[in-house]
Amino acid sequence: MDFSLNEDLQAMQELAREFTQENIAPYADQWDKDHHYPAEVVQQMGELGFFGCTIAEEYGGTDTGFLAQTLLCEEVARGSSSLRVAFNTQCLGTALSIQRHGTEEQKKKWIPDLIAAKKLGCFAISEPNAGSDTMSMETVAAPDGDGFVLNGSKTWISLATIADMALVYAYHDKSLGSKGLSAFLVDMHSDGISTRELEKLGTLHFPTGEIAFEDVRLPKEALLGSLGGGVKVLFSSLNQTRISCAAGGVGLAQACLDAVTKYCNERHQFGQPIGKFQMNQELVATMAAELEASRLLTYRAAWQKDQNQLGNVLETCYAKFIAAEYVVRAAHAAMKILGSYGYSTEYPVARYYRDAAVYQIVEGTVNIQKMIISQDQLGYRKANR
Ligand code: GRA
Repeated sequence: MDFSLNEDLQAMQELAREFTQENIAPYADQWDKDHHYPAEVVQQMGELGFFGCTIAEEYGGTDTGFLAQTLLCEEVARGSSSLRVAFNTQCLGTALSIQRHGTEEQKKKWIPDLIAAKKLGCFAISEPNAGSDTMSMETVAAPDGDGFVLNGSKTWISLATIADMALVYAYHDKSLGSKGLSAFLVDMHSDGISTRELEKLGTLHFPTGEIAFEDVRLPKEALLGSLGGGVKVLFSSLNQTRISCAAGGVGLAQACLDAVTKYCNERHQFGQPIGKFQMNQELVATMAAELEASRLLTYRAAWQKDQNQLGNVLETCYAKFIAAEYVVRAAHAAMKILGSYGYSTEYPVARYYRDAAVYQIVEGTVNIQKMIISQDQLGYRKANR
């Protein structure tokens, strides 16, 4: 067992840390207040290769791997949990799925622009009546001539309102059950597509929206993978994007711990720094230990993927579940320690508190992660590991 990061990984981590400290963290509260998506910063991240770690060099990536991607994601989330989502929209939920399941033509058409953030991506799974119960989705891509006609609606889609492309999951034939689900690469500028931005509690500088598809014509080249192969694309994609969630939880919990460490030493009450009080120490110790546990689970799941264990559903769920639970506790503890300075929107802890909540919801709720873990433990899970 080797828990150390090699020099290349350390250098990438350092680059992301410096970039975040300089270009993201100082502005994130204002972006939140203005609900401003900082396009130019996402563009810079693309230019620096932040989104291309899992992508082969021939498609513009750096091929540095999942652990590298996870480290970058964590560092960005430490400055802005909102911008963490870009790792999924530009790569893990889009470009990487195209690399794994697409034709050469699809790879060349989409991947380089997505990871360079020249084109914005999104992936469309959830629907008004299909959240945790993915397979109950109602969107249909009916075969028509030599293409498909797409009808339906998707919701809670990150970047929906400004994306250039979407990876859309839809039934081409619902009567076939899971074999009737397919994946499609959809040009978001096509006729028949409309979007609407949604209001939410946190992640305020990364827009989320609904998409309506009304008789959208798709060429046959839009099909990603085989007809009826949508389940494979979808669940392998979730097994990639859940890593970014776990890393986001780790980065955000680290930001909470950073804020608490500083404040405990600066703030004096009753004649001493408030870090000297045992009740605060208990909170700090729990935060630090829980952060380390989530980080190790997350790095392990990412490392496994770099060892070609791409189907590590269980270990990815452990990481996502624990990181989501612990980041919420970390944000709550930070709020308790900072008191009114935490509650004030003048300081980042209020943003951390708002942003933490989503980790228990996105990419499969905490209950879904627990369901997968318990099904595995009890021998009830259908899909092979
Ligand atoms: O055997 P079969 O042919 O019937 O196929 C089944 C199964 O073998 C079918 O899917 C197959 N399957 C898999 N195949 C390959 C299931 N898991 C895998 C896998 N890992 N690899 C249906 O399976 P099932 O077990 O019968 O499904 P189910 O009982 O209907 O539900 C399964 C489950 C609950 C795990 C699933 O529905 C699920 O994961 N739900 C959660 C959905 C989710 O995570 N949504 C996230 C939406 S995206 C999002 O949040 C974007 C946020 C952006 C951001 O911030 O990053």
